Amino acid sequence: LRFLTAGESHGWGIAAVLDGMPAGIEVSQEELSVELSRRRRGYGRGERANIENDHVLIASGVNDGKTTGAPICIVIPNKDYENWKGKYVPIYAPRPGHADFAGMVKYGFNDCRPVAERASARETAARVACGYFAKKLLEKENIKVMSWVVSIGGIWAQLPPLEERMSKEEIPKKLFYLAECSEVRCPDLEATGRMKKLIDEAREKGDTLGGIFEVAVIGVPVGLGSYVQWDRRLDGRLAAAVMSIQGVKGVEFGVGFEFSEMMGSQAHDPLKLPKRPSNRAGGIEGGVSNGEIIFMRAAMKPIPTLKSPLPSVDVRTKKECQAYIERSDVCAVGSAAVVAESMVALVVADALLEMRGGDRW
Ligand code: EPS
Repeated sequence: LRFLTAGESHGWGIAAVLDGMPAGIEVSQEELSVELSRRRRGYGRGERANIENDHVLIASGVNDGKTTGAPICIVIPNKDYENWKGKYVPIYAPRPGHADFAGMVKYGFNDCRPVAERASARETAARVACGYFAKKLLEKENIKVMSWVVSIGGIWAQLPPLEERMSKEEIPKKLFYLAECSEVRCPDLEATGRMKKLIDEAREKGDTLGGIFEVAVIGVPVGLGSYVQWDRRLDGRLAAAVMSIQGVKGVEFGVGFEFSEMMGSQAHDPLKLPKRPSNRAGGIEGGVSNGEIIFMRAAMKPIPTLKSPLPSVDVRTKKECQAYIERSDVCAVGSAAVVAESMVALVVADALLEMRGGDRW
């Protein structure tokens, strides 16, 4: 399973080709729209989220509500394109933290606009559309991918202890469904209120916020990925997929960095019957899924477009100035978590197809 995206944030639209989906997977336009709206909404998103309705055109690879095994081409027209058509708004003051500077130098542009257009997280609409198809394949095998936000700007949700956060029974009812009801996708509704307040404060100050989210994959069989070659390790593949999401700066599995402080005897999950008593590894040992829940966490930095900008340098005059200001989001951690679900679903589906093979399902 592989996919490529194309498109610019304010261009005609965003597109993707997803190749390698088996035939016979039922899909629906309505469900696809729901997935797209899960990514679009959220407290802290900017005006752009209200402009777009992310209507997905399925141009190929689906017939009569089922995948055909042919490449799936999806197109999401940008409604905002009408407002940008024929206009060119150059960016001469790169935003610290953004791809602006490095991208402009790399490709030899005179300003950062072409960088900003393609580096934009608008592209993740296409990833979520592709992720929907992967999720439908996984659904056939009773594998589910869920996410929720655990912190925003240093405000932490009071959540069940890690061990329970990795329990098949607790995840849907104590985490995922509650997160789906929260405007910041956080299962702690009290913390949701405090996070929203912090987002309001950041917005007033012209500032932005990042945070941490968790992703769990329930129902994974033993044996996805492999230890036999570095690029077949499932944790490496998942980490790369999640790190590739705009703004993500850190990823960990299971107890992650906490492992470094434990003795081996405290760290590893004993094998016992009828089941293992813990899942500190987060469902992957030696780069292979071990049948437990895959559990990962990722940190997102604050969005680099600040209304109260940081120092920058005008690339024409080489004089110090303030960074470029553009309409943007204040906080998009909840949206990034939905994108991460999609990326994780695509990697797990790919690994499943490798293990099982299959032209049709
Ligand atoms: C984004 C900046 C904002 C976001 C956009 C991603 O767009 P604009 O600059 O047009 O206001 O709203 O996200 C989306 C449009 C989207 O659908 O996610 C950026 O620079 O990454």
